[in-house]
Amino acid sequence: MALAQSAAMEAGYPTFEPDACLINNYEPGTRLTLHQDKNERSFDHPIVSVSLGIPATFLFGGEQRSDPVKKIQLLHGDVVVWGGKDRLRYHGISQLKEVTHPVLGPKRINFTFRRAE
Ligand SMILES: O=C(O)CCC(=O)C(=O)O
Repeated sequence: MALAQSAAMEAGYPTFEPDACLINNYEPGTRLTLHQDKNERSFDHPIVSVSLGIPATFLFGGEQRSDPVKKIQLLHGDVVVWGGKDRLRYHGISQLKEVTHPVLGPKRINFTFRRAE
């Protein structure tokens, strides 16, 4: 919670108070297809995403699923924040490679902190 709030503050969202955290558990070979985060009551709050374990390629697209995507390498400990006009951009994770992390093993865990209510 403290990490999420301090990352949000650094990214320009000083009043972010998450009330939910979605935990994504990946193994090599799995992926997360392009999607928008739309289950929250309001889109005024950012998403704060914390990556642990094996590396992943984050796909950050536009407001249409067919828009071009930027590919961003995420390593253990990386934090991504998106909000404001970028809040509804499509995003996802490419298929994870068959690698092992020294602490977590062949696994990636991602926490996304949100304001759901
Ligand atoms: O695993 C990630 O880095 C992204 C997670 C995500 O896009 C989501 O939970 O909506």
